[in-house]
Parts: sequence; C-alpha cells; structure tokens
Amino acid sequence: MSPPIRWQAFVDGLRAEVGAAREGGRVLAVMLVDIRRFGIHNYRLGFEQGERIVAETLTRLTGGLKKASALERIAPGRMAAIIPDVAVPELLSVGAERLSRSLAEPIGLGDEQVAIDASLGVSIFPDHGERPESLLSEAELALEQAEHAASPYHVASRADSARRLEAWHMEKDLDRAMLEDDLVLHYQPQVSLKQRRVCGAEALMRWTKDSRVLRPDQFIPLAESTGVIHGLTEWAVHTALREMAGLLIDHPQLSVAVNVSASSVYDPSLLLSVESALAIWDIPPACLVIEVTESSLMRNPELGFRNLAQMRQMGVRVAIDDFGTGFSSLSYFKSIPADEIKIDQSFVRNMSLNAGDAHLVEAIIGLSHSFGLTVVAEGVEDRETLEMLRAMGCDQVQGYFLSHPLELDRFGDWVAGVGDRELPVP
Ligand code: G
Ligand code: G
Ligand code: MN
Repeated sequence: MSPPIRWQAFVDGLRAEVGAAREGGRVLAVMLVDIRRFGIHNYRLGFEQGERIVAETLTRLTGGLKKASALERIAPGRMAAIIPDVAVPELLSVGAERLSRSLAEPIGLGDEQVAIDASLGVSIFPDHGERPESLLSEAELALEQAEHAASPYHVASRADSARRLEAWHMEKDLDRAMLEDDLVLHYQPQVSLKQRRVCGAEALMRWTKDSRVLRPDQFIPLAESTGVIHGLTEWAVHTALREMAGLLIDHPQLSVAVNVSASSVYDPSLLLSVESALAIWDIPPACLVIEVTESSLMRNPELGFRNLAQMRQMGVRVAIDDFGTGFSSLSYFKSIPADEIKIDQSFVRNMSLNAGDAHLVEAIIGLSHSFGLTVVAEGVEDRETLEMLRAMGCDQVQGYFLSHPLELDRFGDWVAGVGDRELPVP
C-alpha cells in the first residue's frame, strides 16, 4: 500500500535519460509534484491515510502522464516524473494545468473527502540545465514559484531568474518601506444604507517609492509570484487592526476589511497570523473582514472554502470581492463560506445608464439576501446610482461619491464628522 521512496533510483534514471536525450537531440522535462502540508495531513488523518493520499496522487499522475518514463515518490509528500521526449515544450503548461486540476479533485478516504493542495514545478532539458542537479533545482524553484503564486503549477522559463532578482530587490525595499512608514494603508469608508451611518472601511495599500505613490496593482503581482506576499498580508492585517483600535473605542460599529491575495487564501499561516493580530490589538473578530476575490477561490475551491470556513469559525467575517467577474457557478452560493458579497465596480459603474447592469446588480442582491449574505456595492460614483441601490435593498455602499480612500487621520476626521449624524444618503 505504502509507495516506497526512491530518490536515488530517480536521480540515476534521470542521469541516464538526460544522456540519452543529449545523444538523440531530444527535449526532456522533469516534473516535481509536491503535496503541500503533507505533514499536517499525516497528523490529522494518521500515517496510513497519508500513505493513501500519496498512492492516490501517484495513480492520478500515472493516468495523466502517459508519456512519462519514470514516476517515483522521492520524499514523503513529493513525487517526480521524467518526460523523455517533449515534442512541443510550449504545451507543457497545458498538460500541467490538466494534471493539477485532476489532483485538486477531493480524495475519498472512508467517509471523509480530503482536498489536497498539490503544486507542480517543471524544468526542461536543455533550456534550464544540462545536468540532473541543475534540472532538479530549476524544477524546485519552479515549484516554489507555483507555491507562492496563485497558480498550482509553474514551468521554468528564462525570465524566472530575472524575476527572482527583481523580487529579491523588492523584498529589501519593502522591508525598508515598512520600517520607514513608506508603506501605508488608506481607508475607504463604507456606509450602511439602512442605518445611514458609516459602518467600516476597506484598507488599501499604498507604497511611496522614490517620491511616487505606487498602487497595489504596481507591486502586488510581483509580490504574489514570490513569497513576499505573505509578509505583506501579515503586515496589512496587523497595521489595519492597530490603526483601527483607537477608532473603535468611540465607534464600535466600525469594521475594517483587508484584501487577501489568492496565494494567502491557501497559506496555512494566515489563520494563525489573523488570530494573533486580533489578540495583540484586542479587537473583536467580527470587526475584521477578510476580502478574497471570487477568482482566487477557483484554484482549489474545496481547500479555499475550508480555510475560509475556519476563518469564520474564529468570528472573522469573510467578503467575496469583485463578485460577478469570476465566472463561478451559481451552485457555489449554497456552500460559499462568506458573510458578504462585494458587487464588482464594473456592474455598479454603469447601472444608471445600462439596464442590463442594473438587472444584474438587482439579481445579485436578491440572490445574496436569500442566502443570508450582506451586499456591498463598490464603485458608487454618483447619487443616482446610490438611490437605485437603495431602492434595490443593497446593504452597504462604497465609492468616490461618498469618499476616496483616505489617510488614517483623514479617515478619522471623516468618521468624526459624519459619525454623529445621518449621512446625506437618500
Ligand atoms: O485603490 P486600489 O488601487 O488600492 O486597489 C487596487 C487593487 O489592489 C484592488 O483590487 C485591491 O483589492 C488590491 N489591494 C489593495 N490593497 C491590498 C492589500 O493590502 N493586499 C492585497 N493583496 N491587495 C490589495
Ligand atoms: O478589487 P477591489 O474591490 O479591492 O478594488 C478597490 C479599488 O477600487 C481600489 O483601487 C479603489 O481605489 C477603487 N475605487 C474605490 N471606489 C471607487 C469608485 O467609486 N470608482 C472607481 N473607479 N474606483 C474606485
Ligand atoms: Mn477589495
């Protein structure tokens, strides 16, 4: 039952195959497959079930890798394959994607369905190395990249080493920015339409670098493709809670929403850092909202849902951001572990001009309410849109019509200014 670990056999096989590929002028690929948190599966389910997870993963790989000449378990939660003759290297990522989809299907162990998070890393001979050592280390780096990024697989490329260097510099710059307060959060108010009061804020990251203000779109993607994002997410959670702690004394109804990237949704340490940040800043869990985009859950819904469900068990609220753009199936509504739906700006922006958008927004509000979810409309830029949303029964609004994202002090002033009276919302 227990698949043997055959590291040396794999390396010997790889050496022979690389020699043959060189002789024959062929392209060869090495694929590493890693079951993330394999140790945790063992701990939770027992060694025997852990072995069954590996056996099932190997079975699925065998089914998906018809052209592989070797497929071995090389470490407890890790497998490796050799594809000795790759006709079209560009198609490797198509294959990797198909494989990772099959690995994301839950595994039935007795009465339990277990979702595993497997990452694939691929390197190619001769592009990424001539020796087994370099091919394996490039595949290892590709695996690391896949684990960091919002993608379950990564095929090594020549651009990788340049990006690694860039990310390394960025990590240094960001460390300094955190220390010197060049990295800050701005807060965009969110208003409850029923209570006509400010009910919270979304925290949005800003980085002042060489006297230019960078928006998240300009640095989050690189941070996401490396491990840097995890430190950033942790910083954002801590900073938002620390900065909100003061405001909560006078305005206990406020919540703060922190955006969490796809890769952090699957990062087991997110739960722990949220838990400790809440304890350190002594904030009730319900005052924190974790925003995840709909599309980030599609990589592995099973696992993403489980992590978010644990977040909610702690009392933290979960919001699905950019809702409507992720093409998720409507059946998700039945099981999505969320408290809030944030309707994407693209539907809200034109709803006063475009009847189709207005119908969509109204339908999302109705559907969300029937599942007990709170609805926030983003990107509200004018009174007319706000009035329509109110008539549709939308719970909360956020957008330039009420306020742009504000520096902490200005957000405090804004709350103090509007906090005691009803807002000028219809
Ligand atoms: O205003 P704005 O440019 O801040 O935001 C652009 C995008 O960046 C939004 O999609 C938002 O969700 C994202 N974003 C803003 N702050 C953060 C953050 O702290 N972490 C992550 N992962 N994304 C953020
Ligand atoms: O993806 P997310 O929903 O987190 O993105 C929030 C982004 O929307 C931020 O970049 C924020 O600055 C921006 N934003 C907030 N309100 C408005 C608005 O009313 N109009 C437009 N165009 N953008 C907005
Ligand atoms: Mn958001």
